Amino acid sequence: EASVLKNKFRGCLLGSLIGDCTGAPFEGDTISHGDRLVIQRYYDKLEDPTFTAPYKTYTDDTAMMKSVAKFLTDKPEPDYKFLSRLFVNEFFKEPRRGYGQNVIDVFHKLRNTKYENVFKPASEQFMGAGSYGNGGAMRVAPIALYFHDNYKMMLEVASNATKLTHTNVLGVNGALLQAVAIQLAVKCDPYAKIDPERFCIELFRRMRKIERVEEDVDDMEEEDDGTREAYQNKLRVVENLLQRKHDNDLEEEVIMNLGNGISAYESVPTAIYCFLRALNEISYIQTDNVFRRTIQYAVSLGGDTDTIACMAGAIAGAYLGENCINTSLAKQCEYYKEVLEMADNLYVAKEGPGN
Ligand code: R7I
Ligand code: MG
Ligand code: MG
Ligand code: MG
Repeated sequence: EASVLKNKFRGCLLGSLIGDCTGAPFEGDTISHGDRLVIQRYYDKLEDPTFTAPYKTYTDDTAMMKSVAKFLTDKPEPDYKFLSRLFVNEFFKEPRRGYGQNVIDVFHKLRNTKYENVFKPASEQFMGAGSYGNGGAMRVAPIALYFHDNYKMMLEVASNATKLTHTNVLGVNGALLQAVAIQLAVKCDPYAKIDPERFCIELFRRMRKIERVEEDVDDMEEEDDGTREAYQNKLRVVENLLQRKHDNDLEEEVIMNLGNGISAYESVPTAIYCFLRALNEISYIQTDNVFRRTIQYAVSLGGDTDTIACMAGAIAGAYLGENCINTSLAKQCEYYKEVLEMADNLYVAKEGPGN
């Protein structure tokens, strides 16, 4: 039904924003058991309609997502030169949004070369290896939504949009995994419970295909440096962790085995785990709301909190829709109204003005 889908578009982009804005104050932190209570109170306050405070500001995650949404709504065909200009202009307008250092270098190169070949600067980074940061994954949500019914195009556009800044196969496939997870969440009935293990197995099935394509293109079946089945292996870890008993050491294992870092490899599977884990109760998180539990759990892992909460929030929001997100919480975030407009524009660009 049309209104359900529209609600999912809004939920996904709003979920991404809330994860970014509320996770950002904790970015880079190590979270102790005691800090979990601080985080519980932090979200209690943010959900309190009488609580007044300055906006929680968004970071590069949302700044770049804005450009991706505009790229989809403003032009009928994917125009990557247009997208790279949007990224660069947005950065120079507000450079202090917490961008990665490598990506800043790429923006300078793009501008200095007058966008002659928009894929070249990124491909030259890290001595030709390209960045494996999570920057491609953190901004991919609008692409997953827009192409939710065209899987092939979704993968193609997500891949190219990522390659403007991240060309390492781990950076690209991390963005594809995040897109696939969102697309799968869009397809899920928000009123039916998701089976976490089945969701995970479905992701695994799709990553097997995606990681095989890379293999054929690069003709590297003999020389496996551990990146060939990287995300398939991570998804196996996710599945195992989901079956584990929730004891005191579980979060340490999550951080150790899935990661909480700024590489796509150490954050995208973690975000997916956060979403799937938070479908059920978590002992030290007091809320009945699955969306809140997802981002609060993501932040409680520490590390790249804005980005992991942003990605987990996008998946949860795509599953549940905007009406499952606490309005007071949303209103604490800078740009929340604009993000909802952005979601509506994306929906209209996709489904037509009659919807
Ligand atoms: O991936 P990117 O856009 O960064 C996103 C992260 C998110 O957490 C945001 O919230 C923001 O805080 O930054 O930016 P990049 O600069 O491409 O990658 C981020 C960092 O990862 C780089 O600055 C490097 O420190 C590291 N990195 C690498 N290090 C060594 N070798 C990325 N790729 C490599 C690599 O190949
Ligand atoms: Mg950020
Ligand atoms: Mg940062
Ligand atoms: Mg971050």
